[in-house]
Amino acid sequence: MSKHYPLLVGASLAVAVLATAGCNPPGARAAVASDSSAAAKSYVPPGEKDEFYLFYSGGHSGQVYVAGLPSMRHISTIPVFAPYPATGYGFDEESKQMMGRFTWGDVHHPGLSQTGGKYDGRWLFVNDNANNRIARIDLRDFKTKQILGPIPNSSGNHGSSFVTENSEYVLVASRFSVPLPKGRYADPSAYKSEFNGMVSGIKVDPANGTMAVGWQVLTPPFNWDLGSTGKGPSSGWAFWTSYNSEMAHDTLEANSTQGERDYAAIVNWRAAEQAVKDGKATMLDGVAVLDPAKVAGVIYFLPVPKSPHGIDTDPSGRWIAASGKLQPVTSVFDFEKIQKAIAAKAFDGDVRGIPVIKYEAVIEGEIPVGLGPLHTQFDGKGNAYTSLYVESAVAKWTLPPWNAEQKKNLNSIVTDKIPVHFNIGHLVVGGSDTKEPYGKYLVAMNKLSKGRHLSVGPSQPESSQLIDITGQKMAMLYEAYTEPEPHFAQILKADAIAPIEVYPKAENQHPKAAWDATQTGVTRTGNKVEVKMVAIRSRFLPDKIEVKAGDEVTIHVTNVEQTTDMIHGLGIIEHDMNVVVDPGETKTVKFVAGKPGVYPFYCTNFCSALHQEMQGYLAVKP
Ligand code: K7E
Ligand code: CUA
Repeated sequence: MSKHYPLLVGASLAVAVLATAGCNPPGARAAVASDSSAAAKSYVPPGEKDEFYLFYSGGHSGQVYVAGLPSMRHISTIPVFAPYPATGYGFDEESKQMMGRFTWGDVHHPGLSQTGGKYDGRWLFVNDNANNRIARIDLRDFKTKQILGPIPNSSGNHGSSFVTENSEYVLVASRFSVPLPKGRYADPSAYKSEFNGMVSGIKVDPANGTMAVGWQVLTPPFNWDLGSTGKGPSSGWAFWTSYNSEMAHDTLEANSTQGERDYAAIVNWRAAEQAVKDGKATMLDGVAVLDPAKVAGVIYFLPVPKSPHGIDTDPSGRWIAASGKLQPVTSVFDFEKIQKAIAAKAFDGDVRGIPVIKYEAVIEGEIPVGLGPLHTQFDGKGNAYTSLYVESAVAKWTLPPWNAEQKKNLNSIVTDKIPVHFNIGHLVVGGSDTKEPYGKYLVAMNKLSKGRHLSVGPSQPESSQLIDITGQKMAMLYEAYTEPEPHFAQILKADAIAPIEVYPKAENQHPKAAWDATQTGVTRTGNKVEVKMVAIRSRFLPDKIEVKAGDEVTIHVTNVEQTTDMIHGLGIIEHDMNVVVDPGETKTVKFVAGKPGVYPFYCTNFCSALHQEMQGYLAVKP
């Protein structure tokens, strides 16, 4: 969601938007458990550790942030799509190559790898909405290991990153539609006939996590939005909402909000995989693409009210909750009914050969959650939590099956509501997308924080709020300010992983690694100078490098330490160069020696009492 209030909504909603401003004046403190009990519940004393990791997206900062729960303390930043001098990311050759020709990305939805429908603690996948990419972070060392993309035939990788039960795939869908293959020109006024969207299966190598584009399913030019993968009865399926089923190409604010319902996509990814194996795909820009008009059984549409944003599968895999941001209800669908409807062909016609499942045949109930519902999370105890953007609140409600009385009065299944500050987008409950959620905490990721913190001028941070969901009533525990802009997050039990603290020397495969003075050196071939360098407390070997102006200089620097937290950096004065090397790691930097002169280089990471002395000279001769 953008930060803007929807301007063109139904009259009642518009009134509500105005009214809610009064309900939550800046500084409102409703529903805080009590200051001292809330403080105790989120307090992690100095020296003690948190119970959970919180991995949250850094939006257009291009990074992923790591905090602890319940303290909400920021622990680390994992650079992914943008350079980050603090860890030297984007300066060395390896990370530069991975980032390709881009210097930023728009991180939206982190997804943890799973085995058997539970987090396995191996990888974290994140998408880049801006440059159609997806990245894999290894949780062994919290480093970005692969960036895949731009994904062919797909524009705006927003409906991403949804990991299947055994990490067979990360499933992604395009937010924007473009003429295909990419690079072809068509006027946007020919949107309906010339533009297409795409659902993609990104195949994950189970041995090492390496991603590759597996196959794609062509769709009409709807704007695919959030999704989720199935489990249990819905195993092998995936779901996305869309907006703009009107297929408008301009003034979407008005033109894409005409219809009472948009479509969710119900995708049988196992059937798609099989159809590709059976040779039913056509190659387009190097990818096997299925045209659902020709290949039946791969994708269905389901009407969802109105301009939906999120769709979430509950831990049992039977209930699918989708929210229309312009209608104050969350629709709950029964996947068993969806299967029956497909078998019985209970369709309301089709859109471009894609059958439209009858809404009435599969809807279990429309829950009156409140205004501007977006995303839903589950605690594994039969409760669902839906974020209400317009209302600035989280609604708690009871999943089906419902008794006759509850069915008659769906108001009664909304059991609690808590205000958040302000305009919540995503929310996360630990393990909500697995078969066994942790429950316990909910983190609300709010789009606006106006007036909640010391003023820092016009550029305001976002606020993320920690809510206790162990009781009948939700209780506000804590609020933290986070860099723009957390869209979604994942929570992982701290003991589910055991990250390494140094790179074992035996593992270092870098061909130019140097471990002692005898392995270091400077070699010249023509105008190319190659340096093998050791960094150790508290010196560089060699600490004098002589080159000529215009030489192409390559430095391979090995941090030979095998001690936790003994990190060295190599910053070169006036060369826009800083590389940071972890214990046991070798990194390569390349640059052209500048104007003649003597350029000091120094260690940028405070490593010892003699850190300041850890320096040398790059002497550039005329
Ligand atoms: Cu998942 Cu912000 Cu990309 Cu909703 S989006 S709020
Ligand atoms: Cu090495 Cu400071």
